[in-house]
Amino acid sequence: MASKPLVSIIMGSANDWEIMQQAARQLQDFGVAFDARVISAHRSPDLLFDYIKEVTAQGVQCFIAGAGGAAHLAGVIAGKTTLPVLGVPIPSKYLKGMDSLLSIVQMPKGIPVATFAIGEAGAANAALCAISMLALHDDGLAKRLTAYRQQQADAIKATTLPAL
Ligand code: RP5
Repeated sequence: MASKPLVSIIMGSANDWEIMQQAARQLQDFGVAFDARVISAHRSPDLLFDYIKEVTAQGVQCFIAGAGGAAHLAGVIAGKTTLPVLGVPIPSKYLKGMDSLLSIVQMPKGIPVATFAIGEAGAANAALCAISMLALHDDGLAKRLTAYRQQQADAIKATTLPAL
């Protein structure tokens, strides 16, 4: 993406992209510049620390971290930055993402990670939350977010149930 990223999306494995692309698409739809990378907290910790430093210097405003299993990625990022960290639990093979959810949500007091739903909804909502934060200082983005919410309200209002 040409303009400097405001949001950094990090995932522990390329296998997480199927889920995490929902976050990327949501940001793209709102015209928010982002960077998306595969960086593992345990397979490439040095790269992770260097990358956090690099994108923070470029002006990134928050991190979205998706990981599965012993999903410590979001917590490790939160330990290296005071920027908001939004964690997305990736569905895992054996425990269906419950392991990822508990790993991300159970941060000890002092180093917060905002944790979202397991899977696609969590990835999209993490992006929408990032958009809400950016919209605090961006009127155009705030208007687009309000319009997006209105579309959902209109869709509900127009919904009819099939006859019995
Ligand atoms: C985590 O381990 C990744 O976030 C991924 O969800 C999980 C499994 O990784 P792969 O073995 O599929 O690369 O680090």
